[in-house]
Amino acid sequence: MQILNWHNLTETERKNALSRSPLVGDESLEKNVAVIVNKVKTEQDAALIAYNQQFDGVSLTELKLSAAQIDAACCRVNEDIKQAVAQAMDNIESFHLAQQFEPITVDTQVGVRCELRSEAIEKVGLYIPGGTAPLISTVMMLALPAKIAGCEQRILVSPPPINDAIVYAANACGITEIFQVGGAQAIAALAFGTESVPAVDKIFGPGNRYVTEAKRLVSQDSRCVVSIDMPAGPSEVLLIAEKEANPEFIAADLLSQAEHGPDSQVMLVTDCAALADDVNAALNRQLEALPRIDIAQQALESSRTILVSDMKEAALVSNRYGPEHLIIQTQTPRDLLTSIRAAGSVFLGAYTPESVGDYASGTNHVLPTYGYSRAVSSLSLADFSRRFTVQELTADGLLGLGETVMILAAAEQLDAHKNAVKLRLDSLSLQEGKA
Ligand code: HSO
Ligand code: ZN
Repeated sequence: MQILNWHNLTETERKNALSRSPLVGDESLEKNVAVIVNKVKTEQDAALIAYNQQFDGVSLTELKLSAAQIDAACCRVNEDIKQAVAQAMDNIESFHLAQQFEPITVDTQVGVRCELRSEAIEKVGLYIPGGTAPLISTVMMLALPAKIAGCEQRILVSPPPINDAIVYAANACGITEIFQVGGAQAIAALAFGTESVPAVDKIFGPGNRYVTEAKRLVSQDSRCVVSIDMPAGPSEVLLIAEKEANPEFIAADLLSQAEHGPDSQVMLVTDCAALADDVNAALNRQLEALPRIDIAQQALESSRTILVSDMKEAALVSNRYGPEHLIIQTQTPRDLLTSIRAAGSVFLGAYTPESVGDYASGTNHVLPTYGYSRAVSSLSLADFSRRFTVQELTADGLLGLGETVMILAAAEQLDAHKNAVKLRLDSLSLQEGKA
């Protein structure tokens, strides 16, 4: 990885050092995805079946897996995977169960009660990518919170031929509706609904640039009302290390993120030049043994090591970058935590590789990328529900608040608003007069 000294960089060079590759959102992508979305909207299942053939080379007449197909897929999954899924599920379940919302009730003044309540989103669509890395872990990260939150209809889609372990994990997490359809066409199906795929209220999950673009398009399409989990960009990690850190551990963590895709980015921020060199040597050694060497190598080309003067400055650099994953390998990593302003998920200490959060510690691995961690939260139980407010006033409450509302309504020149209060206050003073 290229090594840069933060203190020798101009402001523009610092900006470049922390830049990501531009998000691929070119016009032709938008046009191609819009064509797919529109075709699914009009031709429904027929379009999905044709796209399965065209893009995935799979011809299916039934998109939905039958109970027998689910059982058969589950039988083909080996015991080790089943046990690993069980332990990961336990931890993810524990951590998300603890996130349950407690309603809030506040009497803001006498007779004026305000409440904040939460209800599950009724229908959710969960997208699981297929391809070279079938993300079993993502099934758990989406399906478990959806179930715990109480989402009634949970639809899972994944490109054909669907991976057996994906089906197993989905089934273990309580999903009964699984459809073999992927790409932009799957997102369109979830947004508009087809003869077989139900339309949903919110779509979750990572995907390639077609999937990401389709999520963006349908979330802005006036022909449907569907929201999405979060904006998505390539995966990334930033690792802060002091000189005592183990270069082999560091290299392994950086490569675990680099192997996701050629556009993944990994950053090392350290105050020790010798450690930076040792990490580069370890990277070269470890890279050789990886089956996904080509992907990881490409990711490393746009990755950097940044030399800083101390850990305080390391935190500043990290905050400016706003990584999806932040690993802190210092003697007392928790000390730095209060200085961290922007990161999707933080991994403290030498024995907390990012992989544990990706799979099984219990935290969610759907996280904001591309610097969005400054404002967007990691996926949590709250994303599967909607919050809404309730208010209730007694007659005394309205007597105490009405005048204020009428003055503000008059100032906004909205007389109907004022009248809605005035009528009631008048009727109350009439009753008062009669009494
Ligand atoms: N690091 C990925 C999640 C993942 N890793 C799934 C392995 N499987 C995105 O944060
Ligand atoms: Zn990962």
